Amino acid sequence: MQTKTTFKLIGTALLSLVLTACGGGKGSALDNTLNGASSVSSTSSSSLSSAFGGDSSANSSASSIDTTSLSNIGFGSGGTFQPGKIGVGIGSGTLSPGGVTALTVNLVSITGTLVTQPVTVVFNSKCFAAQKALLGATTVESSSGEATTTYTANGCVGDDLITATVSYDEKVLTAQTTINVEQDTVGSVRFSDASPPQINLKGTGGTETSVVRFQVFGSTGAPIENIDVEFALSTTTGGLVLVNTTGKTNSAGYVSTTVQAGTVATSVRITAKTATGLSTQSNVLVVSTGIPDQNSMSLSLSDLAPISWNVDGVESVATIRMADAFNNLVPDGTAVSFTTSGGAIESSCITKDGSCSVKWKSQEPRPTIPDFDEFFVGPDLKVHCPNSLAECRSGRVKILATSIGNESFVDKNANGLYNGPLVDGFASSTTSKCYPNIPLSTAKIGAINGCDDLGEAYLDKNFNKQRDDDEEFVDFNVDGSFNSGDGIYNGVLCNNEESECNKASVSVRGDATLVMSSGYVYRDSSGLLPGQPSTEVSIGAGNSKSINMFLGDINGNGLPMGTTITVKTDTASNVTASVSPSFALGMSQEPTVMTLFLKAGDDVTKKPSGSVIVEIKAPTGLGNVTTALSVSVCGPDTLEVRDGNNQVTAPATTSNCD
Ligand SMILES: [Ca+2]
Ligand SMILES: [Ca+2]
Ligand SMILES: [Ca+2]
Ligand SMILES: [Ca+2]
Repeated sequence: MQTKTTFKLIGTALLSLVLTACGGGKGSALDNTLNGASSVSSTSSSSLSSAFGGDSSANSSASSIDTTSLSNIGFGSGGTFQPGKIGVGIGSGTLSPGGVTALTVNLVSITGTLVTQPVTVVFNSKCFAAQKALLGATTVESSSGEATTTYTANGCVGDDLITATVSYDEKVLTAQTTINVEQDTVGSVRFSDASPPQINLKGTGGTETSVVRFQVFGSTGAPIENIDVEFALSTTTGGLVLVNTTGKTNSAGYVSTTVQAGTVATSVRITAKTATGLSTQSNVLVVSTGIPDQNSMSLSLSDLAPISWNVDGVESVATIRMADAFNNLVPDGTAVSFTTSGGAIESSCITKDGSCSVKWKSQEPRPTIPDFDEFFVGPDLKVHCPNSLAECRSGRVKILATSIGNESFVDKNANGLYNGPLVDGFASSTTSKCYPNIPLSTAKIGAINGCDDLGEAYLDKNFNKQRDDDEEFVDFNVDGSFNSGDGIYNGVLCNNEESECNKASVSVRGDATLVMSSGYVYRDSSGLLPGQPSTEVSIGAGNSKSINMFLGDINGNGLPMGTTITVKTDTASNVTASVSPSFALGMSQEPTVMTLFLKAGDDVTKKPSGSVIVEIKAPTGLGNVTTALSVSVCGPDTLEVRDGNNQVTAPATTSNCD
């Protein structure tokens, strides 16, 4: 670079000399900067300093001029030096969108000589600052008298003022140029976002408008400004409208329109179209109530039976899922409250994508049933409750989730509105089918047995599906007392508030049962499992017996997941045994029935004897606990009988093992 520039400079000097010789030279800055340098032609050195240096014997007066220190910046050098000007590779032409050109700044001494001292040149431009142009480098170090970088148009349109700055010796030297960039043509239109992506039906409260944004890009892929865009809706059902049907892209290429909800639930797309005919559609925008309705409430637990009767701090995650009357997910940010009859639970969560979760943790209170109401196991090996109680086992927890929402109905005439019980399905009986905290809706089981009318939500601690005096409730109307359903549909889809419905909200709710299970096995007052024989089991030679026993935890709930049952016969003779279930127990809130299979050997002279041991190994949360059961076996006397000439033996009919 240095060498090339040197030759150029020498060439210029020669030309100047020729002109002077012909008498064509006029007084100029060039004459001044090259003052007395007539000996240049005789110097062929590549060194600039020696070419114009004070050592030249042909011109002793040059020794007083500083030809090596930076004096000015611009474009060119010597006779063609243009002070304050940045050289542009494409000259004065217009740069195409996305086009690239070189920018050159020369650093010269007072004599127009390129200087070799290290100098930093800083480039900048309006469009670069607005991120609509790219510079190859903004800071260029030069020690050759020249600094170059590249300029790329990237969304910039029209004139862009470019500057180059050098700070030197307490002076600031600048050079500039203007590049004109051609307007790009529209290359693509893209959907950007809809905020929010779901809006509420007109007149139902909440957010009833959404801003839908598109972005327009040029052929180079950079966003383009000032492009006219037209908008259209895919449907105008229910009075859905666009606030503005046209728009102009901003400096980042964005253009937006606002959609206003109608009165009918629908999904809609917005089309954006440019004057050149390019168009695209938005993602689906949902117009719905956005309000949770009762029959969409789903509450689930990550662990239905955490091993926590004896241990604090065991967690189960409760997740509520909600949707509105059209079964569209509720908007993000819908609040849900939680409470529990046992342990502790986080008080609330805010939905994202239609659901949210809280943690339940084991601790006191642990629901405990008084002795006189405790369960018993019947001959059927099932749990029974005294006094007609619906539930009578300790360790059973009710978790309740509530939100503000609407009752459900069946939209029989499909107009998206509730038109009264003669047209649409809404069951509001005051009979027992409406008692449950979460009645089965008519949408699920039909109007005959369903119930859609909701009383205030309550924590059904005793699991009897009725609100009892000692059960907490959500006093939605804040009147200090528990209220049953009002007999009519309450929700924003009420068509005519004059009759048979109103737009009031209600508590929508979901509940779930959690069992705080224990690894300790339930045994009756004699220390036996219900069904376990208290006396010896008599088995005739070659015969089998199966014995069913109740298998539950200390509260009559299911034993923990992972509980295993094994059978041992080392302390018994002439008998084989197996047990079912033979695999580890799965997660269950309910007890099960265990079966012990016994088979005596075929040899009638060898009677079964001793004890078969069943071992139940269950986790407690603090290690495993093993419960061992012993079942004694014996063989009955056999009878010798004659059948013709043959002597045969047969088991005794008595169970007496002597
Ligand atoms: Ca209807
Ligand atoms: Ca009601
Ligand atoms: Ca109750
Ligand atoms: Ca109340």
